[in-house]
Amino acid sequence: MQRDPLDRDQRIGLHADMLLIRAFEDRITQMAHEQGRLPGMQITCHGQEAVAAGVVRALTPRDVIVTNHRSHGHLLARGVDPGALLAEIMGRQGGLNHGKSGTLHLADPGRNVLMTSTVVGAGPLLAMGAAFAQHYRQEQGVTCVFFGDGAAAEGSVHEAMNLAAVWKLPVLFVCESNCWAGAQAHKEHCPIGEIAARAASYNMPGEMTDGNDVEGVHETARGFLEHCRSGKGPALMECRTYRMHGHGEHDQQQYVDKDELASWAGRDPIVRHAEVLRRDGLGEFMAGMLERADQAVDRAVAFADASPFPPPEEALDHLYVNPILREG
Ligand SMILES: Cc1ncc(C[n+]2csc(CCOP(=O)(O)OP(=O)(O)O)c2C)c(N)n1
Ligand SMILES: [Mg+2]
Repeated sequence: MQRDPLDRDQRIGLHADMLLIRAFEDRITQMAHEQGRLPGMQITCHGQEAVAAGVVRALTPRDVIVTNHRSHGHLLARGVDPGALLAEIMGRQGGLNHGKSGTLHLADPGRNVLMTSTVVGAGPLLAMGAAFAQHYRQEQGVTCVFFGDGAAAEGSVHEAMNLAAVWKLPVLFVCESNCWAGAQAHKEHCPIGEIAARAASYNMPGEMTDGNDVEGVHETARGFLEHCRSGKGPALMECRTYRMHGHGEHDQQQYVDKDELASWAGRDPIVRHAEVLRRDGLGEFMAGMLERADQAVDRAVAFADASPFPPPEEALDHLYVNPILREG
């Protein structure tokens, strides 16, 4: 189907999202190395910003997102306030989930970000519930589930794809194929190389895209979302990209070939897109964008730092839905 080309504002918007994600996570990296500044493990999507921006900007507000441990980019592209996100990562009361989720269980029901599952491969199966509800209620929404190339080797992902195809559920499976699963290289756990090729075995459309080309990712996502929305069932989109940092900020990547890393650094999605925008005469619209992203992160840090930890008497609040109150 012929789609309208992206207009200037959409293209600049994609760029702004990537800049905000990078600025936010650069700060996470910095803070993660300051003693006692951030609790727990910090997992960033450095190098993968085009996937988050390109896919999430193609969704409508009623579409549901199920994300995984590498979720900051998905949430920021969805419009989550960076201050609320950082405060949550820091376990503060002003956080997105009142300081109860931390970085690994983020959710924003108001924006249809259903949940973060950090059980590798669980997200696609959990997305079946959301997609079945959309289908059953005859809503127009699609469920978009992000998972890694390592997760694709889990049996649960096979079950989810099979069920989604059999029931023709509106699911966009987005595999962020970032060449690593922890310290294990893609080729060590994926005999077929292209995960998208597996779509054929579920009789659903699938495609491998350049995950560092934000406009290409966006276009592919738009096409697949039209497919899912039109009642034809699920689709699988594999975005080939690279995890530029270690699995988490604690991981110094000693196992990564330095030439490989340098070669992917030369395909940085933000640098590439800036060149494309300049080439197309949109350079003037990029003025000040970097500074604005940094300022947004400065404000986020100030907000999160000023937010207190939740008081002990609230320890059990916000953890479960109260079915009685809900019915009321
Ligand atoms: C069922 C399960 N097994 C192992 C882990 C530990 N673990 C967390 S992330 C990860 C690697 C996942 O790789 P991939 O799916 O490619 O996602 P990426 O980290 O590359 O984004 C592993 C093994 C886990 N959280 N859950
Ligand atoms: Mg991976």
